[in-house]
Amino acid sequence: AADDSVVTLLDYGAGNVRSLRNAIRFLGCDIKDVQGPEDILNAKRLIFPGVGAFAPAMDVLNKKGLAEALCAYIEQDRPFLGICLGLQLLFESSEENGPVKGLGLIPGVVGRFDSSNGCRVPHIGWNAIKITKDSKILDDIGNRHVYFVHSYRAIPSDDNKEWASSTCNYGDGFIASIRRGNVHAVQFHPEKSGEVGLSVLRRFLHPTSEVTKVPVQGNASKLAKRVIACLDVRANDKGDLVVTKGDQYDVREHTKENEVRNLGKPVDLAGQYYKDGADEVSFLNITGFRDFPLGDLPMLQVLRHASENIFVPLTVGGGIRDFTDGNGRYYSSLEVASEYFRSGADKVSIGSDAVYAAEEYLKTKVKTGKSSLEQISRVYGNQAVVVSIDPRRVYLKDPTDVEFKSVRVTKPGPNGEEFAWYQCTVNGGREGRPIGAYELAKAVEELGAGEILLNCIDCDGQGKGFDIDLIKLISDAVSIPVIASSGAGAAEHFSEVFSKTNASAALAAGIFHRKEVPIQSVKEHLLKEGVEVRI
Ligand code: 1PR
Repeated sequence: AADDSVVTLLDYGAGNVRSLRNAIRFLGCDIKDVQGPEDILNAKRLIFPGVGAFAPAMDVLNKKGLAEALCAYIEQDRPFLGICLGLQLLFESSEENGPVKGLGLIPGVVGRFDSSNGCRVPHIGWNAIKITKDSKILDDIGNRHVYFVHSYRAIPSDDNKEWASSTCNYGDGFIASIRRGNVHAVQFHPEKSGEVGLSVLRRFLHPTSEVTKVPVQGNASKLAKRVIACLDVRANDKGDLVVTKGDQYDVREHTKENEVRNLGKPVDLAGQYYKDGADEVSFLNITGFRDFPLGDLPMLQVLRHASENIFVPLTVGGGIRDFTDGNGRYYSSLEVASEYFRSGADKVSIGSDAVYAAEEYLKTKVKTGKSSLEQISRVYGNQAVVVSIDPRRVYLKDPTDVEFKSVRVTKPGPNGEEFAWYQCTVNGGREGRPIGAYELAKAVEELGAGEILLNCIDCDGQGKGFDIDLIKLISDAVSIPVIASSGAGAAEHFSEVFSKTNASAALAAGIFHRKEVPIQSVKEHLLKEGVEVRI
């Protein structure tokens, strides 16, 4: 019946719910947005994707009279699905900038992951979960991984055991989902968990259309290492947006025409990588430092189209900074990022502007709160902000030659140098700055970055493997996840980076674009080597 295909969505406007909207539409449902409490009370099926921080979310719910309606709806055991913060808000309270009182339907306090036991916070990535009771919508998850991104979690206890329906481990055990009657909530993001996530949503949206199978009992897994496909995007000389790929950041062909190397269309390639099993897809608008991204609407279009059919996390970077256009109109970096989020990005990545912010911070030791990094992570949460570092190796005879952190290199430099430091660059590697990758990484972590995308200009496009010295240095220096990038040329390079460093993910571009090594072979190789991966 037509009525059955309408789902009510409680979106209080705090972040990107576009991916969820896309997933719901992809599954054939129409969305009715909650405007006031009566829309909740009249809903046939309600989805509540919590976004942002706990306290502001509770504030909005209370101010708009939605909290009371939500409690009534849930107490009447009507079809409900909470996602992420939408699960946490059901509990008594949260420690997130608190204690802050929650809706109080489920006994327990939502606390922060403890990073002292070696876990990187936020918890970002894919885990298999352990189903602890019949949970209907999770019936065919089995051992497949789902995507989490959060710094806070609820803990299973005797008091809430009638609710908890699955658990997961990250440092300690936490609640991955709850179910009581028709009320469901999941800590992971079904709209970002690929096929398995879509099946969870489908089971909630179309409960009768699914034959109830015998649930497959899975076990909670370790956090999987992620394999990320990256698309460097820019306009070619004809003005078409293409996926390009550099050699040490030089993206032009060495022919008479000197044209921009063209490896395909961004939306098509991204869609292909999703189907091939990429755990994440990143778009880098590599000329963003000179072309203002809000003027560059094709990039936003790319994102809108890509996010309609890709149900794993999307990251977008390039050109995130304050900007004044030709007409004197000022745009803050937060506006630029917001537009990226509205167009379908789950995370934004900041390059050049984060270098300036880190330099300033190290000089003054003051967090002004005004940098793009600080502003965006304050509004969208640090899990939504990646800092992309573009370092270049500088060999040293003696580590005391520079004030920056250096490493003893595995392979000596051209003149037998045994040390190197990694100099940060801006504007796509065009300008070296007086700051090392180590100093930058530590500074941006303090300023609110949730993740580091660690490139290496020397290795980019070379296919000779990741820069292990660099990745080890950085992944040991910070407690946020580090994505190793640049240089992958074979599946073995991925197992090498995961066995020798603490990288949480590895990203590649060239080998995927040139179809030299499919994503699936990388995953199979990692699995064979005993690395936890999402298959
Ligand atoms: O400075 O905030 O506008 O961001 C610009 C972004 O664009 C940064 O993230 C920067 O890394 C990126 N970028 C700028 N110029 C280039 C270039 O190539 N000329 N690309 C560029 C960065 C590096 C990786 C690449 C890996 C893997 N590309 O993204 O995909 O090195 O490649 P491989 O597997 O083929 O070795 P801002």
